[in-house]
Amino acid sequence: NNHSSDPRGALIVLEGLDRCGKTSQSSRLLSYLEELGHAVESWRFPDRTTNVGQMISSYLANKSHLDDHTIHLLFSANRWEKRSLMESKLKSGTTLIIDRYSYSGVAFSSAKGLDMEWCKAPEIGLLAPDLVLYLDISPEKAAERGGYGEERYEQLEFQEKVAESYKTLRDASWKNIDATLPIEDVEKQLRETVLNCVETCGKGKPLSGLWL
Ligand code: NYM
Repeated sequence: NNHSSDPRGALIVLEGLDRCGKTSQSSRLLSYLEELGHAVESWRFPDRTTNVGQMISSYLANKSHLDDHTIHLLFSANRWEKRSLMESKLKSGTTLIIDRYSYSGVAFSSAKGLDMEWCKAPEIGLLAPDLVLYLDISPEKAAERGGYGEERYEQLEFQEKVAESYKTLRDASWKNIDATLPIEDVEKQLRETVLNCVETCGKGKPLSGLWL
């Protein structure tokens, strides 16, 4: 029932443009929570280790070409194949720090011109994050950070469109963090917010589904 809920781990998602610093922050968060004695794992999407993930990886490396709708559905399938494991981890008390999730799925695909509602549809029923940490950086500043790699999407013009799409996706679980601050300052802000969230979920907060 909705009145009382068992203690559980928190579902925490990091989002942002390419080169916003998500990956280093998620590993810092992982060690921080581990040191405090919390059960915690860090995950990332796309999860390139599965069969679907390998198709995605080859697409991102420009080694294969897929229709925009098709790759969108593969990214979504890649989350669905982890959904039940995700739920059991959370219910057993493990907090998950996830580098990219459905918000990336919708932001990147809709930046190509796909309809946003269409993009959201296959995400319906995936677990809703308790907290979305958006590492906010302008596309120009992100591009200055050692430049982009060779992967698809890593171009200034496209990242500008992604940033616009992200703006329309903000919801109640969303928190903007200024990602242009020094790495330690970003980390400090993330720590406070994350700890709060872990505590709330530890007291029992019902799991819900996307999109709210
Ligand atoms: N990406 C990631 C999507 O287009 N849709 C998704 O659902 C997800 C999870 O993949 N440029 C894009 C964003 C990135 C790229 O992610 C690979 P990463 O974090 O660089 O491995």
